[in-house]
Amino acid sequence: MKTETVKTTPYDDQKPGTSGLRKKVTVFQQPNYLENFVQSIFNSLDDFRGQKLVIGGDGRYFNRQAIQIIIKMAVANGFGELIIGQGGLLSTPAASHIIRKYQAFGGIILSASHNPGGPSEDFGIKYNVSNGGPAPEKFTDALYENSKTIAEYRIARIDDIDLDTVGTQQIADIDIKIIDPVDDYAQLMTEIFDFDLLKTSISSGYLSLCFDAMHAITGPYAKRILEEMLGAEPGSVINAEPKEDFGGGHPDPNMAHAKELTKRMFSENAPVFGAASDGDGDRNMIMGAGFFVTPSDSLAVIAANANLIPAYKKGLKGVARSMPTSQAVDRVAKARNLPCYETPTGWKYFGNLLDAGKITLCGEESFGTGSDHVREKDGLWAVLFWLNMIARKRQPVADIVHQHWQEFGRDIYCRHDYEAVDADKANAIFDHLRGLLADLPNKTFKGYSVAFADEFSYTDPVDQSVSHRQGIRVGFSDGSRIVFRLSGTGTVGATLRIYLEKFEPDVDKQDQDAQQALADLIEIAEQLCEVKKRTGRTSPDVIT
Ligand code: G16
Repeated sequence: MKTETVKTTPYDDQKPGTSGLRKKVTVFQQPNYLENFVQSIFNSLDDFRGQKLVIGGDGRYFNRQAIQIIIKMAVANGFGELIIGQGGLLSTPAASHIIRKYQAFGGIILSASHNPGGPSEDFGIKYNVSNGGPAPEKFTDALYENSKTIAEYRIARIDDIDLDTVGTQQIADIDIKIIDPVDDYAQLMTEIFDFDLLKTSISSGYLSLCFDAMHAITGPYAKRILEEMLGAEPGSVINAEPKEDFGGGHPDPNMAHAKELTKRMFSENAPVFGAASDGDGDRNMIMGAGFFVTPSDSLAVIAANANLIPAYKKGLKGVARSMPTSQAVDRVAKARNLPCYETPTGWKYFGNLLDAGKITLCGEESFGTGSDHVREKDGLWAVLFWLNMIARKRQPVADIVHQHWQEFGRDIYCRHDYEAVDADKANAIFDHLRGLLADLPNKTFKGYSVAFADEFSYTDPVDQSVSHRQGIRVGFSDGSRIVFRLSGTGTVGATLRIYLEKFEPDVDKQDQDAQQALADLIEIAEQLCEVKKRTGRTSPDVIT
């Protein structure tokens, strides 16, 4: 086998965001762009020679080409074994599980998550460490530093690998294993949930369901688990075939993009349960007949009912949520006497808490929920959790959530996104907000009195590492909150996210429309950040 050291020059834009490097495909197609980033990953790792590396992606455009390059570079850099999903496919949670199960050194996951795919759309790459979770900030910082000075990369001059045949191929003394992408993950799910109960509830007709795979990675996983193993009617999984461009859609599981599912769930013959997942299978949207469950509520309901699920029936160690996620799960934690942690946005911040056994469940407002079974959020896991919970409680989704609100109160919640904002204008908005912070406490806006205003910093309770500038919080004396953050996953300009939350303990007022209930806070948010005034926008691009 011939390996070659190729001279290269750095790119200055390879700083990983909230979850790896996400750019347009055309950016990744620039000469040596992908190679520089991959070599920078390897240069930032210690002692990986002879070790195992997992490789897989969500199947979007450029997935196969990128995998061939990564294989050749991993071989030249000295990995001892490569484990690759057949067809180059692995959902993000499945990749996390496979890293853990086969004790790999780490994994490279190719995905731009819920962003669209295709020749002029998005691509992404991230490195996960041996616990199966996204690399921590200190690693991504080192990687970025490396990318700014990189001068060469190593690549093996070998033929492309056959990605489609399951089995082991040998290059020199390196094993290249192509594995079924679904087997190990499906097995893990049987160890967590009550598959016998689920089968009975589905075959008896009580538990009807529709799962929208959005032409993304979860198609084969959902077909296998929901239809083949659990016996859901054929066709229960819609848009099941993964496509390089996600069928021209936006594989983002929310009511705006999962249109077909949403229509079904609000129709007369709606099934009991509906759900969708995203491009790489780590996000989830949960619905009932005529009902949408916010991700923050979903996390709280899951935490409150974990005892119904075989894997969690012995109790939870603790829970965590990202800072902008609503405080609904905090109320469950308080009532059940569980530790509750507030982390910055990004799944990587949950890793230490999970590894140290401080938490069992965690989640985010951005349609992410998960547990200590892997170190990524997990879309199908959340779906199976809800199905198992419904089968145990024998209640419709809407009743489960209403009952939860009665017991704990409702955190009425929504997020407004302003996308592709000019980066300088977005930065000016944040400078302006920072300038306001000191004077905000005790001021009153529309009857809401400011209790605190700060820029969120996080000190990891396990390794004491500190992350600054993680969003601006304005908290009010009644527990309401407004949070301002810039997204770390967009690929065009800046995306300003405004998170709004109001606590409603009164059962008679809990069934309100969120936009109406939050109208005053929405106005206060504009008064504070002036996004409309400064950008000329009249409304958010996306409301979730
Ligand atoms: C990623 C991260 C999540 C984060 C989300 C949104 O999810 O893993 O932790 O909440 O991005 O981040 P931002 O608000 O910075 O855009 P995914 O599903 O895109 O990989």
